[in-house]
Amino acid sequence: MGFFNKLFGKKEKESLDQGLQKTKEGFMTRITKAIAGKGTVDEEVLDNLEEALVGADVGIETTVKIIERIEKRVAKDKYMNSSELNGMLQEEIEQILVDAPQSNTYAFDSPLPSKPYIILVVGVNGVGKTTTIGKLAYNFKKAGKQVLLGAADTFRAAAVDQLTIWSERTGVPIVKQPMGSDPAAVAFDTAQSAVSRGSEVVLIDTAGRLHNKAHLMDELSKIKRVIQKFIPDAPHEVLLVLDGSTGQNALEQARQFTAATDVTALAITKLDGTAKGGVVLAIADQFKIPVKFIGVGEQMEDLLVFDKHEFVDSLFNPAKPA
Ligand SMILES: Nc1nc2c(ncn2[C@@H]2O[C@H](COP(=O)(O)OP(=O)(O)OP(=O)(O)O)[C@@H](O)[C@H]2O)c(=O)[nH]1
Ligand SMILES: [Mg+2]
Repeated sequence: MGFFNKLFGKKEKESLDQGLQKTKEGFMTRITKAIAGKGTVDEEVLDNLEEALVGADVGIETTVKIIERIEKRVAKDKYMNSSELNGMLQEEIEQILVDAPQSNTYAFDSPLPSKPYIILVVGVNGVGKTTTIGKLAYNFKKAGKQVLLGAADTFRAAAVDQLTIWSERTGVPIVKQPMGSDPAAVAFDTAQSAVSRGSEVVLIDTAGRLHNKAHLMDELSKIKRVIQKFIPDAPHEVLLVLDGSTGQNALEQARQFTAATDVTALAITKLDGTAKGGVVLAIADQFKIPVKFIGVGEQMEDLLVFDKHEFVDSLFNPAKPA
């Protein structure tokens, strides 16, 4: 795959390298320690490698898969130096991601399959839903699309204000009602407004914190049902936002949410400033739902389309000189 493909220019690659720095340091330190000075891939090396991957938040299931693949490959040739083993590890990790039944292409300026294209953004509180919406609005607008925001998180006092700030920052209109209003009513208004304005992309924010999990899931179902009264095939995307800095906890949230509601895409945030970014590999491998975006900072430019090849490349290789 080309280094400067359509989704991934030099700027994006730098941003990814920068954002993954801590993860990469932790990851490579563990891997290097596990295989340093070994000329043979024996049980001990494989055990060390397994421990290193689990320690780097890759998750047991995905780690076992990686180790099995390496075992198979070294069955023929046990003798290799650390750099060969390192290269093999990179290849196998990338292959596992590529094998996962997912698409990894998503350009903000590609034509969308329907108009309006409604994206419902869900996730537990504090994971970065509202921020991700702001970043998506910025990117879609920059790509020339008509964007509309819907403030269906009416549960928390500051939630509507926070989305309003993003609306101002990105110059994208917002549909809102006072705090405490029915979120489904806001979603309905938003869908209606999108049709009358001719919006192309609609980003609907939802509450992450409710009285309990069942209530949260009920509310999401209600929002969906109400939008469908107006646009039968909506929402076209249910984007689950996960906080990557929580490591295995993000994996657990993905499990719970995907079991309870129809999630169609994942965004993993806060990969900057954490060493737990290995969890992206686990999530991308273990769910049938594609990871589409990753967040590498708090600014609107800090959202990247998830590109498997570039992700693994940034994890293993030193940043390329400018
Ligand atoms: N470093 C970093 N911070 C992020 C990223 N994404 C979001 N944040 C920060 O995480 C905090 C929570 O983000 P929000 O967007 O408010 O999260 P939310 O899911 O909408 O939260 P609730 O509305 O309370 O459910 C904010 O301080 C954001 O700036 C990211 O990719 N990197
Ligand atoms: Mg929010």
